[in-house]
Amino acid sequence: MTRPRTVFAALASGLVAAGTFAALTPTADAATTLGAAAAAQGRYFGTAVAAYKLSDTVYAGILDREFTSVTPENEMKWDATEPSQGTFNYTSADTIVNRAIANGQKIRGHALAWHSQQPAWAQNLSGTALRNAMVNHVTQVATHYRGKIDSWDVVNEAFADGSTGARRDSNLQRTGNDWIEVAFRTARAADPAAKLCYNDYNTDGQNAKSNAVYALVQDFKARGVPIDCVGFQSHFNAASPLPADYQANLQRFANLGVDVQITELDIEGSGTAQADSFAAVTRACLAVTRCNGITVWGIRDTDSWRASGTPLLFDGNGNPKAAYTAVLNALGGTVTPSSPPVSSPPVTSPTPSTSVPAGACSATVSVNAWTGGFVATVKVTAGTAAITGWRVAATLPGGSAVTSTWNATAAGTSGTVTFTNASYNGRLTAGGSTEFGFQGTGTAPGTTPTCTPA
Ligand code: 9MR
Repeated sequence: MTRPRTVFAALASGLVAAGTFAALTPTADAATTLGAAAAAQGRYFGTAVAAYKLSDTVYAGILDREFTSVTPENEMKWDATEPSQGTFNYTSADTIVNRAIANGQKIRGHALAWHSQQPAWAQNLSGTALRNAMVNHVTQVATHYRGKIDSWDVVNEAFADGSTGARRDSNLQRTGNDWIEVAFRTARAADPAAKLCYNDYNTDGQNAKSNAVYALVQDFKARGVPIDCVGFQSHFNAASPLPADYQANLQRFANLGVDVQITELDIEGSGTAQADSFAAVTRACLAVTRCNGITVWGIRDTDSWRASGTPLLFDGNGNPKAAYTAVLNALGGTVTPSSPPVSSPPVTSPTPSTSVPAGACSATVSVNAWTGGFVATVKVTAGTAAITGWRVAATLPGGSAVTSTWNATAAGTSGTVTFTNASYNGRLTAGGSTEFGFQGTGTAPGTTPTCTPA
């Protein structure tokens, strides 16, 4: 996803006379977000998203700033989408999907057929009744989202752990060994454009389980059963660390003629060790031509299903961790724009001439800074269409904080702060603009802010 951005000026430590403004220039520097850096490498960078968190402005601000793909964490699962047989509920999943489309983010569908998170009625079925219910479920859900999904996890976690290489026992498996290929053929018929993936965990290195998945893909390819990709969940911790042959394992699957995707990445730990593992995963994906992208399984540590392991890229306050910087750098991006956006004495740059697409908005910033504090004035401009509201997300350097805001409402005071329009300045005509401002202690944001129509 590309979105016009303007660089937030971070002023040098020198004293600047009040009333003067440093301006901000759009640069062609290295990307400063995960999504932009991954895009420069021809890949997406995604996250699992929970619908109920989208009203959290810190969460939504990071989501829209950093990520170019989303995976509904639970909202597309069988229990969520077909709570009683034949009655489908897409409310929560649609919220995520429609929002992602509006923001130009790809969508990974997760998951059509899985032994877990089945509604009670399905858990109680077996044999032909269950098989038919599965086929209907795959058809209905894939048809509902036809044309909107980049990649579907058609079948999730169908192999057993351990050394047997056997299928996992489940009610679906007991309907017959062909249940997986039936699910894939059904999904292809319902949404021919989506990539169809098999997704699993503990398959990240070469082992009995990944060998079994490998054999399945080989067999599907040989017999013409539709399969386009394999998802490697990549949930790592001390007991199950990043395998040394991770890249080689991705590559051997790619060599079968399928894409590979890192679908649920999280790595328990902290500091340099955690950052190094995240960077290694990122490098592995970049080294495999058919690795389409990386999805982390949540945004902040506190959003994780394994929150106590602090396994993600942002801390509970939404501040980027060392692991974030490591991933961004591995993608070829930098946290701070490489050409200094600082000028002293300040100069005013021309308004960026980049055209802003319909439905979009952009933000330009002037900063007045002094030792220990700053005032930022933000001009919000609508694109070629009118908008009815806006949000601007800005990330402050560590130790800096927003102390007051005018003509907008701030969510949070440090880390990523999201500013939402006031009741009177949300509506902008096409090309129209408004200003808001905030004062803070420390130094002004040094990273790129984003404007999102709301
Ligand atoms: O993160 C998901 C968590 O909120 C759910 O409670 C859990 C229930 O099964 O599923 C988690 O997501 C799983 C994903 O769907 C499949 N791979 C393993 C993930 C972590 O358990």
